[in-house]
Amino acid sequence: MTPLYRWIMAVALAFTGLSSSAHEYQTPNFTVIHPWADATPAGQTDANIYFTVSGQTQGDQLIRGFSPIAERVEMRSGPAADGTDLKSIPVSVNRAEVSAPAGPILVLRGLKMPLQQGSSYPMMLVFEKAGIVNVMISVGAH
Ligand SMILES: [Cu+2]
Repeated sequence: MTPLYRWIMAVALAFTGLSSSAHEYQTPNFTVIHPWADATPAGQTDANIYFTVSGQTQGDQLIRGFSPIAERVEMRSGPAADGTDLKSIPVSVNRAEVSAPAGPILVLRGLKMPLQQGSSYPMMLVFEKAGIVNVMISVGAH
């Protein structure tokens, strides 16, 4: 077990049990609501991440994502298999959904471990105006 993997598992376990209620992250311009994913079977290396926002005071855009549990985070126009790459995902004043099952969507590529039901995993979201928002991805609760 690598130190990184051990650290990730410690964080995941620390947040287990908190995932049943919606969790939120305040930014100056909006609130990020309940980032979540489905559990993944062993061997699956992609996972879609979903979240919404509320209280937008101005438009913004998601320009990058990072997570220690994946090789990279991609932005796609639709679900992993049939979307096309995006340079950013808009945060609109009038639309709560940012990354949604119908797209656009955030995709973890090169998962380093299966996402387990009831656990949470760290991810960093980078918005053009709101800056860096560290969130936990809640698995299975939505
Ligand atoms: Cu939540």
